Amino acid sequence: MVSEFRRRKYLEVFKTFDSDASGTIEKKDVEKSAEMLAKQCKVDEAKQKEYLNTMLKIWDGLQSQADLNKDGHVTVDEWVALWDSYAKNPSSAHDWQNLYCKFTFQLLDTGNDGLINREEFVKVHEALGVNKNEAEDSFQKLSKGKASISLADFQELWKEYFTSEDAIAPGNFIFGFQLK
Ligand SMILES: [Ca+2]
Ligand SMILES: [Ca+2]
Repeated sequence: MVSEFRRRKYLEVFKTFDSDASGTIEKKDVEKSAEMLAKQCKVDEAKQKEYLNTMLKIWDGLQSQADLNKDGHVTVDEWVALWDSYAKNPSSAHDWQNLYCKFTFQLLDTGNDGLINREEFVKVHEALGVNKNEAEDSFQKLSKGKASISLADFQELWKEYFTSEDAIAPGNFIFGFQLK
C-alpha cells in the first residue's frame, strides 16, 4: 500500500510531467515540458535540443515500464505503482529514473561545476515558478548547512523524496517547493 504522504509526493511530480493537465502523461506532454523548461530557464538552442532528447529518453523508459496496456498514456495509477515499486527497492532503479535524477541535477547546476549552490538552486526554481522564500528554505534543508550539494548528495536526497515517510526528511524538498 502506498501511504497518503508518498502518494502526494508522487502526484506533485506527476503534475510536472502532465503539462496539459489532462490527468495522464503522453509523449506530447513530455515534448511540451522540455520546451517550457528551455523557455523558463532561457537556454540556447543547443541546450533546448539536449533537453528534448533527454526528456524523450526519459519518456521511452517511463512508457516501457509504466504504460502496461501500451495505449500511449501513463495514468496516475500506473505512475504511483511504478514509484511504489521503486520505493521498495531503490537500488534497482530503472535507467530512466537515474537519468531523470541526473537531468534534474544538471538543470540546477547552471554553472556546470558539479555542485549546486544556493544561488543556482533558488534561481532555477524561481524560473520554474516556485516561490523564492520557499526555494531558499528548501535549499537550507537539503544542503544541511553546507554551501552546495554534490551529485552524490543529490542522488541520496532524491531517493529520500520517493521513499521516505518522514515529513521532515530533507529529501522532501528536492523539487524546491514545500509540501503543503
Ligand atoms: Ca497529459
Ligand atoms: Ca554549480
